[in-house]
Amino acid sequence: MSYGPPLLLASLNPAAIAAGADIPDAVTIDDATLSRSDLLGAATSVAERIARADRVAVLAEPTVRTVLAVVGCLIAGVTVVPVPPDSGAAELEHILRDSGAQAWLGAAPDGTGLPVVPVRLHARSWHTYPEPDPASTAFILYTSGTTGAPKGVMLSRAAIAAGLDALAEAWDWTWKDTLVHGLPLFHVHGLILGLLGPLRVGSPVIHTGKPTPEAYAAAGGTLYFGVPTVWSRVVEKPELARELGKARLLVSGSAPLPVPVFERLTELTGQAPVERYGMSETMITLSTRADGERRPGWVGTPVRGVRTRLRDEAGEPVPHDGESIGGLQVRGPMLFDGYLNRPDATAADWTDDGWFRTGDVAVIDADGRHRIVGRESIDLIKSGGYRIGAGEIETALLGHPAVAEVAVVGLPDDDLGQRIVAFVVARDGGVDAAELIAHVGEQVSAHKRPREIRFVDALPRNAMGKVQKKLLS
Ligand code: MLC
Ligand code: AMP
Repeated sequence: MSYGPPLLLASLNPAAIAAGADIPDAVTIDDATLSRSDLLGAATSVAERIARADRVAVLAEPTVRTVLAVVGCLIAGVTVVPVPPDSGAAELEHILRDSGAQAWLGAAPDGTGLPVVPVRLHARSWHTYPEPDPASTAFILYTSGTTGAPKGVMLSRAAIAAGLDALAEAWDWTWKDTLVHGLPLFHVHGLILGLLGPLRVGSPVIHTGKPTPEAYAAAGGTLYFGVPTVWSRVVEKPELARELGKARLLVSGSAPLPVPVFERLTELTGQAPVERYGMSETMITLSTRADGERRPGWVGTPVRGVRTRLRDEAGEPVPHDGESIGGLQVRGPMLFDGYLNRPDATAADWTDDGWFRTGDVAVIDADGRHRIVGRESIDLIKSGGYRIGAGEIETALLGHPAVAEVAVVGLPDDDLGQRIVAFVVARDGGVDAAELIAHVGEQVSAHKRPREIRFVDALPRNAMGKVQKKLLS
């Protein structure tokens, strides 16, 4: 039976649902469970309210309203700008101005100057919309660069569809799975993979609010997503970790999974985790396959449609011999369409022959398996799976009157991978560390706050006066 054109959210096909393809538990979040028909009816009602907008901002709390707002926009073909719910003033102002969002859809921060369009949980509409142009921008996701304010990554519907289909194939992900995760709904991992993935594949999803070991063990899913910090917290609780042995696949990504965590998780659950590698700009390009070898420290092979290569600093090829290290470049149908309003930054990321420079340093072996060795820039920090630009935090700190000089780095951390540490030269009179941390939290998202402030008399500089961050530890 054919139900019309392929839809991005294939499981929310109105004709199929009317013909009986409903399930009672399509999405569980925020202590509520929505059937496919509830979700379709309520989200279509959202679509009717915003269909004439181009772009709307969604405060991406893990709630039913957020799910309905996102799905409603995808039905109507309106671009979604997900906003971290704990964004500080400077970040919020930047995202709204840069994205040109015309309204808030659903929840909104206090005192906002934009109109607010409410999301009604109990409204229903059965209007049908034509599938929007696959080339249109579905999301503008804000992500950090090494310097300056976050950049808006434009992801098209076609890229998302290709990225999700490639993962479904690599992981044998079908409607028979139940996905469990508790990741934020404003990044590729939690939002695109963790919410749109299930709605495309047709598998129920349970969002646990926070990704705690307790909630993961209690959820009883078949497929679990987590950042390495989540898995390292899971293995700290062996009884709960063992519960996850009943699942089909435990997937780790967004940051390097430490080998000891990989090994302990394997020991406790009886199955090795599947590692995959991606970026906001590229979605997921590399992954271990469900039926493939799972090797600690390695992130697998290119998913369908992806090609990779290594280049040295001069742009010359680096051999794929399992040892030589080079800058990782990728191509594929799931890549973004550029940074909004930043043609300069977009151009800088692409080679003349059309490959995307990931900024990661990697090794590729003769069988096409990849190991991520690190990042090219010390100024991009990964903490708890969040990407944080040192420059953005330095700017926030320099805005405090007591800060004369500052250098922000990511130092190794057993729980978070890296933790944000700010080395500060204070002005006369000094300042309290807690006050500086709170000051950053007022400007940017809570997860970008330094965990630690270290006061120093001077920053190490080279003869040119440039701060030598490698000496800060
Ligand atoms: C945190 N806290 C602080 C602080 N930082 N307090 C003072 N100063 C600071 N600097 C507080 C928190 O607010 C919290 O308080 C408490 O300390 C515990 O914080 P935590 O240890 O950080 O735990 P938690 O908040 O639970 O965060 C850990 C985490 C989170 C793993 C849940 O980092 C997370 O959700 N990460 C996922 C990131 C992600 O999805 N990335 C994907 C990017 S897409 P309280 O009071 O609130 O308890 C991508 C592409 C790809 O990368 O490949 O996927
Ligand atoms: P983000 O833009 O938040 O998606 O962050 C992307 C970055 O996360 C990549 O450039 C990598 O540095 C890192 N990353 C994602 N997945 C992995 C992984 N499996 N192993 C190592 N690093 C990863």
